[in-house]
Amino acid sequence: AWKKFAPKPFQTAEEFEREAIRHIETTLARSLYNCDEFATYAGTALAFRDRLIIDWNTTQQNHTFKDQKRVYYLSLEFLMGRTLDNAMLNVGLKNIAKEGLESLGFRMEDIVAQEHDAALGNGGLGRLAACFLDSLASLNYPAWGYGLRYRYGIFKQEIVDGYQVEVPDYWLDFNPWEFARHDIKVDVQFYGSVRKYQDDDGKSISVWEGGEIVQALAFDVPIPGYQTATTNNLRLWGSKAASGEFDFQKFNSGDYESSVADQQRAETISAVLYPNDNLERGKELRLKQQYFWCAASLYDIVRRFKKTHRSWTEFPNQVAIQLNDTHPTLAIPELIRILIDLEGLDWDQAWDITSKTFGYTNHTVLPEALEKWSVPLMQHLLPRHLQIIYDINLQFLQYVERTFPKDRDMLSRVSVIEESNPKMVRMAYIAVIGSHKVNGVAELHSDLIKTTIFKDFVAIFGPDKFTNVTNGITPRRWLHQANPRLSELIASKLGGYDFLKDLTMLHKLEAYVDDAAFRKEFQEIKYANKVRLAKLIKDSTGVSVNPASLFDIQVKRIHEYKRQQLNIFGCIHRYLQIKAMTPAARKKVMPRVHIFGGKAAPGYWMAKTVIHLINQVGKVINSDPDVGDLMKVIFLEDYNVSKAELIVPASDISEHISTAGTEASGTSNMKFVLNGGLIIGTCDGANIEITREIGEANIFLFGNLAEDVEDLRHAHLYGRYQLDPALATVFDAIKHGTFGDASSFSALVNGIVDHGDYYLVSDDFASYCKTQELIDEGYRNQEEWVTRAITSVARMGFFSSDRCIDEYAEMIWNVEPVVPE
Ligand code: 26V
Repeated sequence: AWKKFAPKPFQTAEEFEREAIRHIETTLARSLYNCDEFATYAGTALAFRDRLIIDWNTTQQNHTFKDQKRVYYLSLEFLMGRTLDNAMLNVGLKNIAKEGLESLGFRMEDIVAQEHDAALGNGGLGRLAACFLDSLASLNYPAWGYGLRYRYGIFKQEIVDGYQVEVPDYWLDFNPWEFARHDIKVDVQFYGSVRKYQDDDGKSISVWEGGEIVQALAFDVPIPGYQTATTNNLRLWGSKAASGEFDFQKFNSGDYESSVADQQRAETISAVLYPNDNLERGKELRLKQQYFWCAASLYDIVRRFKKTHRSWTEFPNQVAIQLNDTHPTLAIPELIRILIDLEGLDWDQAWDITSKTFGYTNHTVLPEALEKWSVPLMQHLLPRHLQIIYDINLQFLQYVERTFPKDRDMLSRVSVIEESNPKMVRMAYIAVIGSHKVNGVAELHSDLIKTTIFKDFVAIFGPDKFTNVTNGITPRRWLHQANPRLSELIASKLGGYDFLKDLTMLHKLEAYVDDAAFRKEFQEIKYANKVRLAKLIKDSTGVSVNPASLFDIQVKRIHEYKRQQLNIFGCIHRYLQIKAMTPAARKKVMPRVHIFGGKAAPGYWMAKTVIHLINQVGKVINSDPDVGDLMKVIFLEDYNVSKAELIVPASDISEHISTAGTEASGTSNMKFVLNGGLIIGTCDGANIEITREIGEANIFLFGNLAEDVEDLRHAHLYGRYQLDPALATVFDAIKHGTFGDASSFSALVNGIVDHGDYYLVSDDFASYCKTQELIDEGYRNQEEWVTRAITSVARMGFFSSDRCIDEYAEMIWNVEPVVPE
């Protein structure tokens, strides 16, 4: 038992039923006579919500009273998935609810599945933010998340004739987990101009005037910790026209339509999540989203600080703000604007406070993802911020000039303003200059940013400003919720569920690696999880797959650097080999199900071509009688968090095969291994640290190293390039129309054959195929395979997001937990 602030509103299954029914009949005004699964979900959610609210209020009061330093995690994305199961786990009354639901005639899985995913994110970056919130609350850190309340999350993906079709994700029909704070509104200004004047003391004052005002409304989401009363807050901002309703002047003059149009224009700011990940497109609305959210969040943070503090020098001792990528970089000039223009501090004080407050996490080195905004756009939308950015740049460049007087090139390289046409503001540079710590998300990545994109800044600021915090995942969702049987098996050996709070305890499982009963149960669980996935595959694609086959899974955003094309070319290669075999040889093939899932950005044509190819290949192979169960190729549509919870526990092998040096970390690699799957991967991102933890014998690594990528690319461009012969054969099959109209795939093939093979698909192909054969061999020896899988699970403790958050707290934020008394 652990400390809870709230008295339990229900203790028994009967009391739970009473509470759920009360909500169904009163809050929802529904009759019990037509109480369907959805109403039952709603009643259950509301019953548990009551429980959370008390702990939430008490936590916030307690944090205000203790007045310790708080962390603010600014992220444009929080990929939360479903909440009910997590709420039940954290409140700790799930079994009672299960019993109650059964007596009402429902199964828990069906009720939990009624909930719509909260999909306010694209992929790894957004899901990391969600795991961090879970760990911050579970470790009792006083922390808030700040984000946008998108009306439409990441689009739903449908596959029609093998092509991706995007459908809007309107998710707010019924969302019991948010609370509109009608009393918390912030006016956010856009456009207008800056007037400068001298006050009586001759001090220069800037006033930002005119333009338009949009109102930010707060929506709060409780974030409960595991086995603790701490319930933190996630505040999401929604946009509304400043008048709150419509322009009465226009209305009274009969211009009703345009008064409503103003309203709608304001609401557009928080309407939709941008679905590009790792691709920056410089759209004005995206910049408006960023400023709207930064301005509202900073106003809120400053207001909270001012309630209890008078001296601004205290600000960095009370407030740590973490920038999740460069998306919230405008918070830096915004804080300076507040301190100088509104609070009357001078530049040096304002700069000192600001740079001590912020930390910046970089999540990518891909050049096309680095944010740049055109100076004319910034001048138009945020005239005062552009001035401040120029001031930051001036001070910074003067410092650089003093420190490196002989290096003229340095100044143009590190300038915040790129001297292009039009001029561009480099957001990552502002984030680096305005923060006291910059971190990458895995060791290799943190090293790479120091030698590539931020090399000059290491020379300027010294190496200590740059650090590494390797990503992690929450074991509550990614082990206990996704794989309850495995969690139970582990608990039975470790004497309870404490490992969910200290994942390093998993190492004790190594003592059971030779325990026959444990091994058998471990294998049975994997098989049952594969049966569960096979059912999802059957229901969503109509294809039957044999759960006894090796399940090979690659689920993540579709992107050239992640190389789903390498995987599907590998599938074609395997298919051609099977076709060429005698019936006797085919008997020796290890049956495999190749499972793909993931969304392509709507405008990313090459990624969409890859999805099309996977579906076309699946269509041919899955109905080829020569192949039968030896091979299936599946594309699962609409990959999201709740599907990941089903898919991840069912892998034998998962693929993490990015071109070395391109995937900053990856986090699904951690999820798969923690659930007893092995991985095939390149020496990239966190794969390297996973290897170090679990041992080289337990992972299938292949491919070129990051340090060789540049030379290989260079060689391609100068013609020293030989297409891999096996890959050439794959391309011939595609060109002959084996998988439908060859012209559909010509750009994909030509990118490799004629246009430099930027992602080194051909260079890594032989090594990839060879490693796949090793996997077939390895899987044949089930005893050895299980040993590897169990050993790996036992050694995954390092990858808990709890470890990761403790590192941030100590190395970057300097915050302490507030333990409920
Ligand atoms: C960039 C952009 C550019 C503008 C349009 C919208 C948008 C949305 C997201 C991003 C972020 C790209 C960076 C990113 O997602 N990085 C991923 O971060 C994961 C968590 O650290 C890490 O595991 C992945 O390797 C990394 O790709």
